[in-house]
Amino acid sequence: MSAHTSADQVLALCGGIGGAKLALGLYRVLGPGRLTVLVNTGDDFEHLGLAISPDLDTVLYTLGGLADPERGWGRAQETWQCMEALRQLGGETWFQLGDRDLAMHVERSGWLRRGQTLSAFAARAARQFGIDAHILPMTDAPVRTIVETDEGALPFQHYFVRRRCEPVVRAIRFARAAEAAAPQSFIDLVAGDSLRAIVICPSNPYLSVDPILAVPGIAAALATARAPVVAVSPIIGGQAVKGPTAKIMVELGLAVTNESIAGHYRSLIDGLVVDEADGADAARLDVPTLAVPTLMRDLADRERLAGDILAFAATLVQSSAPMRAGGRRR
Ligand code: FO1
Repeated sequence: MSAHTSADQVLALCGGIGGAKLALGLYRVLGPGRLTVLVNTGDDFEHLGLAISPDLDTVLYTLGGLADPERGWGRAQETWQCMEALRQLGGETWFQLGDRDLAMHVERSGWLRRGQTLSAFAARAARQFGIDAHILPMTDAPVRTIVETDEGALPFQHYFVRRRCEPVVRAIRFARAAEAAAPQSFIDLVAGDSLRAIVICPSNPYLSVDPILAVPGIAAALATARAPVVAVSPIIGGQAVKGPTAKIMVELGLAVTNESIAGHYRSLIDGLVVDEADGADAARLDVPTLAVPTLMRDLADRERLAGDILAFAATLVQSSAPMRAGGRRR
C-alpha cells in the first residue's frame, strides 16, 4: 500500500456526542475532502410523526459548527416554543425537539416521504451546512436498536431518554439489521487504497458502534481492510466518560476495563487508544496500545487526540494488512 503518497482518506465510525467530538477533531486535522463518517442510525425513530435521526444530526451539527456545546445534541441558540405549546396541549414532550432542530426533522420527513434516501438527505444537509466531509448513515434501511431490559423490550430512545437508562439491560438487539445493506460508497472506500486509517470513535461500543457492525458486510469489510483499524476506548479509569457505557457493561456481566473493550473489538482492530491514566493497561492488552489523553474538553483536545490517533495508525500500517489477511490478528 502506498500509504504515504495516495492514502489521504480517513474513515470514522461513530454514534452521537462523544464520537462526533472526535469526528470534528479528525475533520479539522485532515482538512476538507478527507473524512468519511459512518454514523449509527439504530437510535432513529419516528416521533410526533417525524423521522428523527439523533446521531446523524449530532454529527451534522457538530461538523457544521451548529451544535449546542453544553448538551452535545441539538442546535446552539435553541428555543423551545414548540415544545412549550405542545406541553400546553397535553402532547408528548419527553423527547425535546428544539424549534431550530425541528426544521431538520420536518425536512427529512418530507424527503423520506417522497421516496428519497436518508443518505441522500444527509449528503444534502452536509452540503447546506458547508461541511466538506462525507456523512454516511450506516444504512438507508430502518434498523432499530431494541434494549431488552428487566422492564421488557424498549426502543432505544424510550430506554435512553424516556427511562433515563434506568432499566437493567439484559441484551441489545438490532431489529431488521439482517435485511439492511451497507452503503456502496463505504464498501468501495474500504476496499480501495485511498484510506490511511479507520477509526472507531469512543462511542458506546454496545449501543452505538454495534448497530453499525450489525449491518451485513460492514464488520467483514473492516476485518479485511488494508488500512489500519484503531479503536478509541470510551473507558477511563474504570468509568465511562459520559453516558451509560459502564452501567451497561456491568449489567451485561463485563468488567469495566480496557481489556473488555479490546476483547469486544478483537477481530476488527489493529490498535487501541486508551487514556493516559490507563497507560499501565497497555502491558496487559494483546493489541498494540497507545496511551494518550482521550478526554475531549475543548477543540484543542479533539484535534490533539485526532493527531495522536493518525500518527499511531501510521505505525500500524506495515503490519495491519498481512496480519489480518489470515482472518484474526491474534
Ligand atoms: N437526549 C436527551 O437526553 N433528551 C432529549 O430530550 C433529547 C432530545 C434529542 C433531540 C434531537 C436529537 O438529535 C437528539 C436528542 N437527544 C436527547 C440525544 C439523543 O437521545 C442521544 O444522545 C443519542 O441518541 C445517543 O447517541
